[in-house]
Amino acid sequence: MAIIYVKSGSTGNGSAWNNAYGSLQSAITAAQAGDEIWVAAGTYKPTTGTDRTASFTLKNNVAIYGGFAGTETARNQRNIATNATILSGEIGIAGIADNSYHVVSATGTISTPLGNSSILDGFTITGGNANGTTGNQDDGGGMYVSGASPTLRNITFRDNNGVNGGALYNESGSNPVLIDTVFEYNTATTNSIIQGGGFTGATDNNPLFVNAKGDDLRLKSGSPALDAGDYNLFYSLRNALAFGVITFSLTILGGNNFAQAVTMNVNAQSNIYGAGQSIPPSQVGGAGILPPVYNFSAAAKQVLTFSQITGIINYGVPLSNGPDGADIRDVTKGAYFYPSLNGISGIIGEGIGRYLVGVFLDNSTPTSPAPNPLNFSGNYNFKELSPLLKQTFFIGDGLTGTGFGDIQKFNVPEKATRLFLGFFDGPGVSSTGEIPVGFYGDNTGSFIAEFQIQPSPISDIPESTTPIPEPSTILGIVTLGLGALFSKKHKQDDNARN
Ligand SMILES: [Ca+2]
Ligand SMILES: [Ca+2]
Ligand SMILES: [Ca+2]
Repeated sequence: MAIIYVKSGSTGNGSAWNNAYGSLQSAITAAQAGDEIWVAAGTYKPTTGTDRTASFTLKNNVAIYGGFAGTETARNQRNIATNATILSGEIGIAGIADNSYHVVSATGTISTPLGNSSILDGFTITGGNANGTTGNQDDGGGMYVSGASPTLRNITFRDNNGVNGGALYNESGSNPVLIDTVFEYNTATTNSIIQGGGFTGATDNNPLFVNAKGDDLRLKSGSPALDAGDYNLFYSLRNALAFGVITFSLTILGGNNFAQAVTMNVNAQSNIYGAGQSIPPSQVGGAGILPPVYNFSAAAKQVLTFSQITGIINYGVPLSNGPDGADIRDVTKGAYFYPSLNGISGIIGEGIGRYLVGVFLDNSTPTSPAPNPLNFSGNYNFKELSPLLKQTFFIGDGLTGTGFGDIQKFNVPEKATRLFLGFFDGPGVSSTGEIPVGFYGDNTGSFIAEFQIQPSPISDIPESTTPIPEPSTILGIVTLGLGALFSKKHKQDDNARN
């Protein structure tokens, strides 16, 4: 048995740290059964060229260890956390489009399977993109496994993509052993972050996402993942969300409705008066565009919260602002108001303008009369708001402060099925405080809003004293509250809800 050394940038024959191979694949090719390959911190790619089919190929009875500084004399001296050792499929031009189909491959046959003695330990596998159309090129962006059951220990699969098994794909009797292995931020365009293999809690069935390509990972009713998981396999929320299709995480998604986050791009020209209309109402200075809409199912006691709202907009004057708006104070005029129009309420404010607003509608086209405008003068930092249908409401950045504070709760009207996000705009405050509507055409920029509409969780979790989930405390809630969540039999209507 020999130790073969690999260190990024070296040009040796692998006999020692100071004579290390620079190429991991060269070391694997040279390795004999029983050998160990020690790899120093750094980034290693399957090819120095642009061949997408190149892949690090595991071998029977060869153990590959990462996480070395490049001076160690015993394997237990390595420090994986300090010495990040990365197997990267990032080849060609920057970006995932032309990256390796499989960063790592483990393939055997029925007669000569690759077994548990093939070990990969102490690496991050990243940047693979199995988006091909030939053979297995659509399977296993991070790692493709066929007729093989290697041991994967201390591995992080991160930012890999594939059609099937975006991070890890197993077929032909493969049953890898996974120890201390993390899956995070991987994606799959059709089936599964992890596909195949004998994992407890995994499924090969279509998880029935609403729209995986559109990042809408809610489960349709009938999904095999609903209430099918084992929370003992649950390492952390981040992993679970990244897992996506592994059933234990889907149990979280389906049973607790945590992860129904929707991401919406709100262009600065989004005219809130166009909510529910086929074209935005014509205005002086440009009507802008229809506001983006999110469709959902009507239900009692749903809550809208925003996980994150980012971006910068410009209203057509040399002044940019974030979601909470900008100071448009005119001390001579005090509060201002935007009028109601076509059944959509205006808004009353003071001090600031140009902020993100929303409005809930049912399935009908809004018509006059509009509900009374809400007055936010001096009250932009409310904790909870219950807008009516057609009643436009201030959102800003969704926090009680600007960039900090509590997450603001918006109680969804019971009959609402649509949420529109957009803006008010106009040329300026008139002598009466009214801002005539218009001038959307010169607005630039956009906000990215990430939000979720979910059942009011407090009534769903009577055993728990945990407050409403907020992104900053979700991990704590999971740690503290999961037992309560899982000891409670989920109501059927929770599971059926998308
Ligand atoms: Ca690339
Ligand atoms: Ca404007
Ligand atoms: Ca705010």
